[in-house]
Amino acid sequence: MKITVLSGGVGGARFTRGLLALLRDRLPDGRGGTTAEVTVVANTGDDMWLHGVRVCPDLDTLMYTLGGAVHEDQGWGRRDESSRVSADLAAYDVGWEWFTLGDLDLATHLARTQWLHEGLTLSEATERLTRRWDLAAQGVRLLPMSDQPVETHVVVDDPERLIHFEEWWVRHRAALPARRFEQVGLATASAALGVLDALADADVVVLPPSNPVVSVGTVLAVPGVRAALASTSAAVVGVSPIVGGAPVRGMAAECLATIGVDATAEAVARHYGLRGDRTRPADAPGVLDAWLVDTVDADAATALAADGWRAAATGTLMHDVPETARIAAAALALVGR
Ligand code: FO1
Repeated sequence: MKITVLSGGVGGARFTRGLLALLRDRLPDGRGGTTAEVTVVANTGDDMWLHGVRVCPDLDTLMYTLGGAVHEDQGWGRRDESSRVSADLAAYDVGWEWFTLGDLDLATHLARTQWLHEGLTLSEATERLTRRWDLAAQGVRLLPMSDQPVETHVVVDDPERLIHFEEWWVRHRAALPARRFEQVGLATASAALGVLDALADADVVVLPPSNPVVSVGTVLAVPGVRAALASTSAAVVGVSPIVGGAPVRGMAAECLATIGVDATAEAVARHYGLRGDRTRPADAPGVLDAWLVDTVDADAATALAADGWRAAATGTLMHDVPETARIAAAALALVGR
């Protein structure tokens, strides 16, 4: 069975970890893994150059989470981390004092940067990094959405200026009203090798509960991705990142407000769009067949079902891996898998 997941950081990483637990149980390979093939296409819009190294927050959150090395409470970064280098950089007044690069995390960025300088693509550097974390043995292939650099920037006021998404997200906690998002480099970026095939050849494509604007939304905006989703023979199912009118974590509500979409489970589904919906503009075809919402949003499932969606409500809070495996099973069941 081939499953492709379009993911941002924490929410998508936790969902994918649960999905893999489900697949190991349902489709065991006899060696503790699964015969299923999972391709995770990661958002790279949060990426940045910092201290001369390339930082890829969502790729790293996925790699650490699936590799069992993530700082569980934070959801990003390494467990047992220290920040001696970051503290000493601050002594030189170098870097962003509100953004801490951990010492172990730095090893990832140094290895990636060395390989990029040697001429490897981001995809190739990512494949090398994931070898250490045994992702292939788990049946997982981690791909950046593009090998060309894309950076999400935010237009803010007083004075009007462009700041990197991470500054808006980490320094300002999205409290600065964002006029709009500028995804620098996106228009000329092409999907990384394997991404479009992973959408065309999948049995199921999942849009996990990552940020629908700056994470999944960015992946969908890579030229060719939306069209590939609209035409794939795979079943496409999404899990709402909004529960009861608010994101479970992060600041998706502020991001949705910036693009004029209500922070509700129903509005996000309609923003992604139903596949085959002829009322949608040709350049933004619907990408979903089905939408899974939390039990508190059961009315959203009813409203969507009345419009031809396959929709259902279940508990969607990813408390632990077994619970997340159950949520993943509910998502697959919604599309008959
Ligand atoms: N998030 C924070 O809130 N504070 C940090 O200092 C921080 C550092 C950091 C370093 C590397 C990295 O890959 C991620 C980091 N993050 C930090 C998380 C990051 O903002 C998020 O992972 C995503 O960019 C948003 O989903």
